[in-house]
Amino acid sequence: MSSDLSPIDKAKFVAAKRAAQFVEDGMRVGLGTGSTAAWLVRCLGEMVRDDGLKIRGVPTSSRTAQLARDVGIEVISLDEAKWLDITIDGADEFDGELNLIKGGGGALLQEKIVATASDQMIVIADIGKEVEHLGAFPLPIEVIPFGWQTTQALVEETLISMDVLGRSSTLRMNGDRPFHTDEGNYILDLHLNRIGNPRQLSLVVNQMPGVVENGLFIDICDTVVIGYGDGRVEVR
Ligand code: ABF
Repeated sequence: MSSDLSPIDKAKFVAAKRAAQFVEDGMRVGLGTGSTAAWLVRCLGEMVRDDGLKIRGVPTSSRTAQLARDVGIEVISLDEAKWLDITIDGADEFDGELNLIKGGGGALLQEKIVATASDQMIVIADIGKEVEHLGAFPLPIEVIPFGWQTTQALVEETLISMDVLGRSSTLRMNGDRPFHTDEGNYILDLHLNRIGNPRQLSLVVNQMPGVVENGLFIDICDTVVIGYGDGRVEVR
């Protein structure tokens, strides 16, 4: 599966393959979204097919659900699982405290619900996702479609009044048309460059009427499995 991969894909693959070793027979597994998580789903599919691994998968997006079924993983809903033994998912950034920015794939709401309803959450990422301070990646904020432009203005005003949005910060929709999530909500991107206090920012943003959730994952990730382009893997 991994012979002729580019360095970035090899990094993602080796991280996913190492993380798959945390999955045991009988587990209810949260399956993440994105290209790194897709490698995990493929690895687990191979273990189901070749080693008889028995797991039930709870996907965090319709894309992941389809891939999981395609590789032979039994897919159930989060409510059928009730609780998860482990969730393995990608990330856009992770810092030294294993706080994350996620949601670049537009699946942050299901990802955060599933990751929170798990005994353990493992992030798989190439080394390029490691940052000293979160924020270089735009923070996705999920809002309901009703009055989204007003919501955006309210969030902006609130963050400016808190002196969070400096001159170099902007809050804008993805491109020129709203990005629809699986739930039919929209994603706003908050370009801050550097987030000084992720915990405070996450709490403030989520208080705003119209905001459903944001892509800051604080105190949720237990372990990060880091892949390198030369095939090395590091578990922290
Ligand atoms: C999903 O995958 C998102 O939360 C995150 O933004 C994205 C990372 O994608 P990739 O693994 O393709 O870099 O988990």
